[in-house]
Amino acid sequence: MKRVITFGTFDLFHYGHLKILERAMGLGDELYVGVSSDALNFSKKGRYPLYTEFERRAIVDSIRFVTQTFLEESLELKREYLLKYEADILVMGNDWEGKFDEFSDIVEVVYLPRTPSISTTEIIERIRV
Ligand code: C2G
Repeated sequence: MKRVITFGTFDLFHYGHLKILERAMGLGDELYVGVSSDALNFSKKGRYPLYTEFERRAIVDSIRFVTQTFLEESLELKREYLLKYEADILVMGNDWEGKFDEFSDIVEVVYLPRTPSISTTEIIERIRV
């Protein structure tokens, strides 16, 4: 039984988000997803996501192959989350390539290629014009 874990904001949930969750699940038997909190986003990017943490989590929770979600409250707590949820594999998109290699002592760290030509930022810009 292999447990996969991944993290993300998943604001304006889109096809790229779906695909990374699907591919992450394909690497194991269970998928745990840390959804970043509104406060974490504010501290990281200086703005709040368009959807609240409650809404973003509810969407990810409703995906058939997601086993469980939890709130990611700080980037510094990654090791604690990996241990708490007994993860075997940490999956991130390759925009994070190399950033989580320090955890390879406790999990297998896998970076998957992002789905091209789609992002929350691009969607916001497309709607704006
Ligand atoms: N993603 C993807 N393809 C896209 C867009 C996003 O594969 N076209 C992936 C990202 O690489 C990431 C996941 O979808 O692995 C979630 O993306 P974001 O919501 O942008 O998450 P982010 O703000 O990077 O939060 O602890 C880390 C953070 O919580 C990650």
